[in-house]
Amino acid sequence: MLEVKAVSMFSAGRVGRVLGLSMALLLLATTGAGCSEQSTTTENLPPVAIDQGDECHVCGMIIKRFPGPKGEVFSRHHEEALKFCSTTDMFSYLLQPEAKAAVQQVYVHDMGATDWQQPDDSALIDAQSAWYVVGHSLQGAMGETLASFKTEASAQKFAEEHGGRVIAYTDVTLELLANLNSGGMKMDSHNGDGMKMDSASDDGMEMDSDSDEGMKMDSPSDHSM
Ligand code: ZN
Ligand code: CU1
Repeated sequence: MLEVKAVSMFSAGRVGRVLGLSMALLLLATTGAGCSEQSTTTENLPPVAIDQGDECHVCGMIIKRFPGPKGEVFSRHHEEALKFCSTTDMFSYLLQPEAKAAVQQVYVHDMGATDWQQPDDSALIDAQSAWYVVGHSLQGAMGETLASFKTEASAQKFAEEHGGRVIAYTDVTLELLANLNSGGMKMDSHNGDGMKMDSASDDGMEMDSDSDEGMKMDSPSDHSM
């Protein structure tokens, strides 16, 4: 009985027309908004500065207090840019399927153009066309991290100095991130492929040089089982 009543109300000419009109307006409004959002032209979303108090969207750390390249993501799900303490945390967010689908623009620091300890936001570059060095010896905010570069050549140069290999944006996977984190902890590496800490210290990979505040890995001496 009730259902029949409702149906007849909706089909009643006048109500129907009013409803139709507001539906049309609604559609217009949503498609209008959709248009500007879907234009994935990256130029209209320039990078924004990371402020002193800004916290990482993933881990909540105060971004500016830590060394290494940071990340920034513009997403259809958020009005303001999301900021990340490290490329590692940025990718762990980006590689979630829902996040991935909503991405508009991504930025990382070009470490070929700025300082590792205190990256300057004028060096933020498009992350999707950037190059990344994985498995190097420098520490980011969360430990091991991906070093980001605008050019493949500067990434190669960094890899020659600090170890690791050069990969592209689309090569970064969750498995790769997982290996990064555990790789850094396992100094005794029975799997031998990753870190080679023992040889690293021989050929002077600046473990002891000027950058000691960046290298706060729990001192290599206490790793011996
Ligand atoms: Zn973080
Ligand atoms: Cu963190």
